[in-house]
Amino acid sequence: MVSTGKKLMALAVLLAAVATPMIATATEHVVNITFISFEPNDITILAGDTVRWTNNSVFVHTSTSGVGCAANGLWSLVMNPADQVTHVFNAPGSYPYFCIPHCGSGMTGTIHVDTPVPTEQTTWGAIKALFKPNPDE
Ligand SMILES: [Cu+2]
Repeated sequence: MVSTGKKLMALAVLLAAVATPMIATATEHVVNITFISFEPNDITILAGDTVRWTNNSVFVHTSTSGVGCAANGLWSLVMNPADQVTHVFNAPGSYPYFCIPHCGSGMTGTIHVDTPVPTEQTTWGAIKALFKPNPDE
């Protein structure tokens, strides 16, 4: 049996969570590099997520932010064969990138970063569940 005091404490904790909307857990997204391409080369993630590039080819590649094969300085990561590199995207927006040695061959990609949706509905569902009739009481 759950006491009323414990229910009120749980409610207070959940209300605190509503006051500061909880953000969904960060996710890691994998972009594979095969031959001279990023696969997939266009992905959409949420702010706070990580992208992990994995070099499955026999060439050295880079993941370098920028457009038109011109680096813009946000990130540039070098991968030898079998290397993996990661970058965390905290700000929403669109981030074009390319591979320095193979940009002229079309080795480019884009990361779209969306704003996470607060989980108020989930939290509200948890609050309501506290007050459902409990057959154990
Ligand atoms: Cu490359």
